[in-house]
Amino acid sequence: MSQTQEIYQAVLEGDLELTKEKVQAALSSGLTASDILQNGLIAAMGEVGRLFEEGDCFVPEMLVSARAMQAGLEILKPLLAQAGIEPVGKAVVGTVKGDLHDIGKNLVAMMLEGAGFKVVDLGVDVPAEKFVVALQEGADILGLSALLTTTMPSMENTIKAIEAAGLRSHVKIIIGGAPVTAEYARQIGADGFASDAGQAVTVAKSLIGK
Ligand code: B1M
Repeated sequence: MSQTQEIYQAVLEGDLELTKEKVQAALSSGLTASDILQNGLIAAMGEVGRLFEEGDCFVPEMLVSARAMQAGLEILKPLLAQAGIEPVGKAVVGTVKGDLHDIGKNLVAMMLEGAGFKVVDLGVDVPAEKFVVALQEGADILGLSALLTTTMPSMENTIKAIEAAGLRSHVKIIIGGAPVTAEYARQIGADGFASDAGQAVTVAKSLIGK
């Protein structure tokens, strides 16, 4: 098994310590950060996303894989910055105002990061104005999460605030969360809906033509 395959396997199995060990070993033996990222970490998270969509892996497995991937990514980040590797795109994510649920949103952020996006995570209970300020810095994707039927209207308010700030045409907006539907996304003028974190990556990439 090659070293990138070993990293791929460690992430797939959600083994955080083994992932870190294998990433360090691969760097020591001269593999580039880019090779490790693309063929080890990102490839593994792509497979996790595929397994999840097909019902062959579940949220707990996906979380442990995402954490292993993030641990590997932390080792590579300074090297990737030095090498000047361009991210696939920039994504701002957050759970909308009034809503404190963040497990699904964190999963979406990790999967986007695993797919090569630079991710700015604004956290939970994020007011519309804070999303607007973040988008003024420029972003390709905005990901809004809501877990409560009572906070879904905060998604619409956020989109309206982005329109009012003149930023709507500069960003593609994806929404998701347990009570959210594709129909609701259309209704409030979002560009896309994803029912899970793997799908969020697929939708984000397709919206920016990647
Ligand atoms: Co809350 N809660 N909760 N809760 N909670 C739910 C959502 C609820 C369905 C439970 C229930 O009653 N059966 C219910 C909502 C009912 C409704 O509105 N329809 C509920 C309620 C009522 C509440 C409180 C109001 C309870 C109270 O205080 N009376 C309160 C609200 C607090 C607030 O937000 N203001 C509350 C509080 C909490 C905790 C703090 C205790 C905790 C959150 C901890 C945390 O997130 N750090 C909590 C939890 C854990 C849950 C349940 C049990 C689990 C949610 C979760 O993390 N799921 C939940 C019941 C349930 O969903 N079965 C429930 C795992 C996670 C991976 O899935 O978040 O769906 P999920 O994310 C998925 C997809 O939805 C999607 O991808 C993810 C991965 O596949 N996705 C996106 C999510 N965001 C996306 C964004 C995208 C794309 C996809 O694009 C950007």
